[in-house]
Amino acid sequence: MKLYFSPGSCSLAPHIVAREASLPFELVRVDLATHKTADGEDFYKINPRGYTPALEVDGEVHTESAALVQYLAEMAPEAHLMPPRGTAERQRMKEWLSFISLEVHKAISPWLFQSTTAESTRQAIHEKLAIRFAELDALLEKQPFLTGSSFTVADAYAFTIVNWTNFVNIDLAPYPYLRAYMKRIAERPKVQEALHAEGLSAEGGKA
Ligand SMILES: N[C@@H](CCC(=O)N[C@@H](CS)C(=O)NCC(=O)O)C(=O)O
Repeated sequence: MKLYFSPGSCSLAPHIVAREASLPFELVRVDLATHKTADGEDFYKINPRGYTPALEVDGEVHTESAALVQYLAEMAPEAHLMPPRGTAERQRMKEWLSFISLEVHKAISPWLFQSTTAESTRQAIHEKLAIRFAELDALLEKQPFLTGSSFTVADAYAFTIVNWTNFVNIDLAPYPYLRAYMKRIAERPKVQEALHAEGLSAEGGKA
């Protein structure tokens, strides 16, 4: 199994899950500026959309962060990275995956990473993110993880995306519970392994 990744990008979510699940996998780095893999392959030939993460399993290539984290967790049910099927917690996990994807991931990326994004657009995104982060902060005041008392794939995804605040200069100080959550997730041994393997600092920022 091969995981195509770019350091600190959304591919960190399936990377964390693969490690939390103790699955064997090979990491293949992709340069998102040139869309070439570390060994010079044209990444568009692997994923025609050109973006990471992509996961190659038995010759099939799969994409989409929220779907990949669930696929990986299903490969290792003994790791309990998803609540049992048919429970309210399982449904919450799916809701959070969708929320992180549509309300946070795609609010930030690519807009806040592009120098050409208009200042008014940046301002609107910052205002929306403040509302989203305040909601997460209020939830995490009551419970340690998004779906309750256990770490799930939704936390791997949320950590990955909220970690971008390190790269786009958003201060998490107004959200103390979200900040404490980020620290708690970063300290997990498998998350540390993933951050290290991607060349990031122990806190998730640039090393
Ligand atoms: N819908 C995809 C989006 C993936 C995505 O936005 N990947 C970014 C990195 S976080 C990327 O590779 N951007 C470069 C590009 O689109 O060329 C997912 O949820 O996985």
